Amino acid sequence: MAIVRKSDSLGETSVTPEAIFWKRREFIKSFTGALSVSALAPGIVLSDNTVAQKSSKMIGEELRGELSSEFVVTHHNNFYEFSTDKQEPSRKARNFKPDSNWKINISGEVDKPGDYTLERILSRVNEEERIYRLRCVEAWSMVVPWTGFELNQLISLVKPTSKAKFVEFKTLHDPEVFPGQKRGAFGSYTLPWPYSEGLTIQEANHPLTILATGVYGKPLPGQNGAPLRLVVPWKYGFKSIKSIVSIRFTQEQPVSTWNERLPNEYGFYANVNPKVDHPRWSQATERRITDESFFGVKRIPTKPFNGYAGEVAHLYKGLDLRKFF
Ligand SMILES: Nc1nc2c(c(=O)[nH]1)N[C@H]1C(S)=C(S)[C@@H](COP(=O)(O)O)O[C@H]1N2
Ligand SMILES: [Mo]
Repeated sequence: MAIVRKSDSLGETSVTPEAIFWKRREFIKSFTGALSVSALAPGIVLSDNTVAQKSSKMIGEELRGELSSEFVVTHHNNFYEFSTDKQEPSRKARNFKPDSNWKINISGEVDKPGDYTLERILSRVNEEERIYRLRCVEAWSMVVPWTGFELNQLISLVKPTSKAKFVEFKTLHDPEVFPGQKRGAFGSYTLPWPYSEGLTIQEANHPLTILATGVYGKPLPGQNGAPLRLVVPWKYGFKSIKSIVSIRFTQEQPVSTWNERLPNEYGFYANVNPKVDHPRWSQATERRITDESFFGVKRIPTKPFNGYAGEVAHLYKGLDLRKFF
């Protein structure tokens, strides 16, 4: 379980076993009164603030009854670096097991650029569980219990300058790790590697935007984007870029892979929108995948902003969502 605790020695971190993580969650859930940090399981670092804030209600708790099974979340994936098939990434990612020495390069319009190990980042942020809907642009969806932290926590650590208007993310580019990046892997169809994505700085700072390190209380499996992937629940799944090695703060709107490849089909914003159809299919409904039967599933109406309109619609006030799809 990728919940990091600080030990007494400077900068040293270790990972809390899964059982302690769940105990902590139970504990936080049942917490009502005042509490000192020392009352938590040994080594768990949460500020009093965090405890108070998270004790009220876990974000996404109301979706618990709709959770997709752990098996489908980890065996029905889109990860073209491994394969364009949905089931193959789970097999091909078996040997992809990055550890906490994974480096993320932070660059661009930022006061504290550099190579940050994941370990270093995790020692400075608060991880929590969040249950989110995940809506793929292909019109299937799941409900996923992520472990992660708000991207805004990392942003405030690295201190973007006032010129930072966008954030660009890139996936690891290494054909030895990702067979899909080998020349000719897709025949004549190619994607411009590395996979890239971008958000406005407002979207990146929104409290629903997280960097996920785990799913179902376990470290992210390779196929889900180990060891660190973006999750932006109100946008189509392709925005939620996996296995991130670079985060760059920019003045200009960054290139995003699917927008670059097929600009008429995939926009930069990619907000889930039942009223704006994909040129080749309707976005009004979605196939909700809950268990191994994969396609023997319910078709349900798609919600504006994937059900998060109350939290995020204000970000797009005055924007023509048909034009900026
Ligand atoms: N690097 C990278 N990130 C990616 C993709 C990909 O092919 N490569 N696929 C995207 C798409 S289309 C979706 S729907 C989600 C799927 O995430 P999941 O496999 O964890 O459900 O990952 C997104 N992130
Ligand atoms: Mo997707």
